[in-house]
Amino acid sequence: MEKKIALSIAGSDSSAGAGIQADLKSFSYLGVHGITAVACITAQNTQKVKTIYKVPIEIIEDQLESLFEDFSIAAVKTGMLYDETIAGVVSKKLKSHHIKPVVDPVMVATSGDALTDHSIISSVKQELLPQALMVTANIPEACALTNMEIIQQKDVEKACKKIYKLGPKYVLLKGGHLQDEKVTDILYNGKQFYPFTLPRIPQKKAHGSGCTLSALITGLLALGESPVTAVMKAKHIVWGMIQEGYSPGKGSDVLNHSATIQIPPLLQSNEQFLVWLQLKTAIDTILSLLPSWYIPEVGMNFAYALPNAKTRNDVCAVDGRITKQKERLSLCGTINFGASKHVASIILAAMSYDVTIRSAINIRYSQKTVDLCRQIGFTIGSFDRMNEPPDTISTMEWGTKHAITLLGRLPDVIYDTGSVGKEPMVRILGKNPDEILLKIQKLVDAQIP
Ligand code: PXL
Repeated sequence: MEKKIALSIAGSDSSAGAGIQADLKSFSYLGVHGITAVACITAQNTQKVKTIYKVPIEIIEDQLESLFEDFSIAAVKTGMLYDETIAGVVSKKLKSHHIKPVVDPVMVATSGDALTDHSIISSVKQELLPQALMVTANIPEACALTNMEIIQQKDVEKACKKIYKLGPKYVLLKGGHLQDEKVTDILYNGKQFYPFTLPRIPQKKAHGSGCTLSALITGLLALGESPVTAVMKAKHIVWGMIQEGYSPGKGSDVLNHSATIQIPPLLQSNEQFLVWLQLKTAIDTILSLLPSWYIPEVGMNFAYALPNAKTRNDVCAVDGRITKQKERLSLCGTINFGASKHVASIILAAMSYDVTIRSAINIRYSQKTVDLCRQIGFTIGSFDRMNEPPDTISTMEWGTKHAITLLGRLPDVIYDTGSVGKEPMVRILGKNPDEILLKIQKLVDAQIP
């Protein structure tokens, strides 16, 4: 097996949320082999940085020489280099090997602790950035590099141009520190601005997000992605990692670098993103809310359509199924547009009567469940597969429309009792995933004697 190789020249974070440790986890997430040259060692936990030790210059040089002698390195990033001496030596070594790194100009930790001696700024500007492929700066770092205040969007563009003049081929200016509801990062290549906007994840101070983003960009470049695509993909992955972050100590959250996190699908419109996010949040809830008894033999799917959805590709669902594993619910697969055939057909059929009914879920059939639904006051429709015309293309489309026609309106629940080789099924319909959750909650509550 061959793996691409990415090098991180950065600081060690003993809490393993940021620094070299985050870089290695990010490379690993992408299936890239990460190698490292440790430039400094921090003693820190999730609450504060206690001490910073500089690694002696000769040892940094030795690490780099050892690596350059042996590996064919596809991409390099620099992180915390601490002072001008280290930044200067690293710049020289990279230059002598004609390497254009991704530079994360680390200056301050998420905790607010300084991670540099101030001398580093001029060294980064004069030695590292002139040979960088990309610099990934947050607002305070961009202010330090440009000596300007960055308060509004027009300042961001001005700062990008100023930093670009220092020499990097690409400037990524991260907007997280501006107090907007959405976070926009801007990538600038000297000609064009590429904005990348994602919703802000509320109340999360995610330690290591800067390191992880620049490491993912580096890893994706190692895999052969263009800088623009690498930034776009890295942004989505980091967003998922922050969203599913956790708190390993008493202080800040860290990112979840696990391979099983759900990341938003690429190239989506804002509307697609919101549909994906609402569905993902509801699926997280249903995994803990629903007793495993409700999972059908064939598994469960939960879907949510874009407004005015026309085809399956406009419907977001689980690419795979929600299944039962040892009496616990488990999400097998990713959440994506175009992922469902059955539940998407039900929604599209329902939307042809009422465009506001955009979400559905299938649960296990039992007469008791149907009775409970009736007791709760849900409207109930049903179809019998025996009545399905032989030339039917989609049973779900036909069944849904048939049930609606028989009832004379759109019900909360549509069931069928199956046939040979076809599992009976109950489907719950609603305007959105939250409405479906409310209906499921009523059903679960009604079950308790
Ligand atoms: O997130 C910036 C950063 C980079 N490198 C190291 C760190 C931190 C933040 O704490 O500790 C080693």
